[in-house]
Amino acid sequence: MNLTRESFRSDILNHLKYTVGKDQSHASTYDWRLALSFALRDRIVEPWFSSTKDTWDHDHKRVFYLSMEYLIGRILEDAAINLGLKDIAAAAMTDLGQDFDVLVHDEPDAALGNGGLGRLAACYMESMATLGCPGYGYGLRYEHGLFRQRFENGHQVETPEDWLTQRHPFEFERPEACYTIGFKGHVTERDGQMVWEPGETVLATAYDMPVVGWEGRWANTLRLWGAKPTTLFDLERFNRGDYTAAAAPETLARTITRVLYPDDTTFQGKELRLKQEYFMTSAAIQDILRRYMEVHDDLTELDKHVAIQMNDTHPAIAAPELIRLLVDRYGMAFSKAMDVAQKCLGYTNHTLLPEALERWSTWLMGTVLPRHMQIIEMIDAAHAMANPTRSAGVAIVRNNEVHMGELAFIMSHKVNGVSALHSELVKSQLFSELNKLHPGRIINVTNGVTPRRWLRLANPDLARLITDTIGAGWEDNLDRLAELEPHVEDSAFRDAFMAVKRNNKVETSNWMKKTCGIDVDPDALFDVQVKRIHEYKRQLMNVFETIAQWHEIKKNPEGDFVPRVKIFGGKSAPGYQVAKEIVHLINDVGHVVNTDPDMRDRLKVVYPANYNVSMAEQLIPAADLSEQISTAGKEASGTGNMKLSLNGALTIGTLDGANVEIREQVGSENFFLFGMTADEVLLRRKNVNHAREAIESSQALKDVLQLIAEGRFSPSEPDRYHGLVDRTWNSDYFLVASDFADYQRAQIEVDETFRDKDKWARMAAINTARMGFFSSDRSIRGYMKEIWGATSAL
Ligand code: F58
Repeated sequence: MNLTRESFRSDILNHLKYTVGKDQSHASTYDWRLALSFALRDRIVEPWFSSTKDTWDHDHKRVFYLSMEYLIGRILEDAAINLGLKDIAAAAMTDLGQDFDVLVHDEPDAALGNGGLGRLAACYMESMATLGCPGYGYGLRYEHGLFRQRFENGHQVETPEDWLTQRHPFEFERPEACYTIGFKGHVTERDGQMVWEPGETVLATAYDMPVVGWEGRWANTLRLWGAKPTTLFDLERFNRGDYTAAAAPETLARTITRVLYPDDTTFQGKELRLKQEYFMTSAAIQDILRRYMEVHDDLTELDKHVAIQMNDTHPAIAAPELIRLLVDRYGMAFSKAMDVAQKCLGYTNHTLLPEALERWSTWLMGTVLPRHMQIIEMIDAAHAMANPTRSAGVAIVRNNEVHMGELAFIMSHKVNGVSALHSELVKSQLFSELNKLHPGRIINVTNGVTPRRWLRLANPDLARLITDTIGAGWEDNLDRLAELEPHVEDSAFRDAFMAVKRNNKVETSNWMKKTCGIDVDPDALFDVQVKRIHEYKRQLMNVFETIAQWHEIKKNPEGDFVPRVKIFGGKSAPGYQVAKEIVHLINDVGHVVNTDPDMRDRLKVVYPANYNVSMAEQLIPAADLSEQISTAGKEASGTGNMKLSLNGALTIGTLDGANVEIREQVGSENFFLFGMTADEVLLRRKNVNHAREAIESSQALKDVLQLIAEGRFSPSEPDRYHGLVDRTWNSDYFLVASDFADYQRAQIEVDETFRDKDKWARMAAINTARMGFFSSDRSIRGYMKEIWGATSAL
């Protein structure tokens, strides 16, 4: 890319003047950031156009990734790095009297997702672009992404997030790409054809974001749909002064893309959520068919050119929608349409939690999408007919509900889990009968993370050390990290590795002081648990251990303890009371611990509010210890576990999700394992007294529960946690008590290892060196080969 600091500087100035409309003397940080973003965007347009042209010219098979969530984070720096322009951009800004880092941090996170599932979609988009996999992401352009979290007296308080109140410099509005989406109404038969006359319609219009891969070799499109009213506002009513009624179509449209649903605890059928899912999916399928028909005419060949991936069941209505369009619009026979759809579709499952699996009442589905309800029943009947041995338990429609998991499974040619263990459990537990009927359909593609964002961008010093040690080019060939391994024997390398870690810890200590007002010792062990707050992720067990440690220090104030900073980050779903109580407890314990003079620097609790992608980029490079402590069998994969280990944190974890494979890769001697296996968990629950027995046999845990029950962390309201303590004694479904003693044992091992600085340094460096497998490039290659039948255009 022939670009100099001088020419880039003049690009920025041009944008400041002509696109932002500001002169230099009046420009704010925001104005400068926009000007810089536009100048960078210009550089993406070239690879973007050439990629699009290449795809058309060669008629490459295209992959369409359908997801209700994309947890993108900030875009500016990521784009600059992938274009190889970060240094030039920073220098140009310096010339202009601006600090590049300040501009980078001025950008709000695009938080169009809840957690791992949404972040995975963002990593996968980036890897598809890096690998030159011709692809499109489809999603929704939520006006408000995930809520912003604040703490008030330790309680989580949610406020709307408003990333779109500012200009979004990386999107292109495409008013010409526009589709009508129908809801409700009725279906009639005309000349043997079924005709759906919707009762409500909304327009989907496209907003495109280019996604540029490593070194700008390829760029794909993330197309987010916004909603517009189909009828302009009612002028007649407006003139009569009936302003509210006049604006009704607009209100209806706006509600559809207003908010991201933040509920990942239990499935709750909500009409608006179903409408959102259908809105996104129908717009995507119509767009896919429009593209196809521009150059092809035989829709029976669709699967040769098109692969559609459903990110969980949220877009599973894609199957009946595609069939509907093939049959009702293009006149294909139903059975052929079903066959074509199934060859195009793939389904990724991200959860085994039965309460999180989507089900819609047949009444709601029949009301909102009457034609789709008919088609779903036809799919179900066709599947039953083709599989006469199938039991009623795997019907899509049963107990007056439409089961989206079964629909997605039956209508996909491949179903994948997200880690080796999870995929086995999908086979043996979730879809055991369907797996027997369709052997080979369930496969595994272990998740991955993009090393461009999660190492190069988030941890620039470590990235530099790696490049200095093994040479350039590991960013898109992460297996090369293995070349670090011989250097781990070299004490100079280990020192350099740990110096990077220490710098990151110093920097993060300063950040914590600024954001939370807490002083921490950068030489303490930074113990990090960052993820959504959920019972199965067992932040509660971590808090219990924190209390036990506090208690130990209280009992022996002169003892020799390894100093620790317990760092938590994460949001609870707004309606998930039990998780909110855990948030409150973390804050309450933090308050007591951090103000206790006996602790000195030996224990601190830091819980910065509003964990998001940018905060992850701050915390992960500074972590010594990664907490991956879910009840075995519950965490489908985890991806934070990968980011932390890649950045040289050691894992304390259970044999759950991708932890199993991380441990295989880094070696059992470089991983702090504890806890029951998934099989042992099932057995343990059969003992109705599991919690009570575990508590009775651990004095430490008994003390912890006693301290909480006495109100030691909630003196103004001593009975605040009686419910929590009671549930731990008497139900404890996620087996916090049963795993506690072994967790404590592993934590002691962590402390002992941390005392031996050299041993720790070796283990940390080996973690980084052996994490190459977890690049999302490897995952995407797996999808391309095993599911999509797609090849790289590069
Ligand atoms: C996550 N799921 C899994 N769901 O929990 C995690 O183990 C896995 O690594 C990750 O997917 C990627 O495969 C997840 O994040 C959600 O946030 C949903 C949002 C919408 C409602 C249902 C859950």
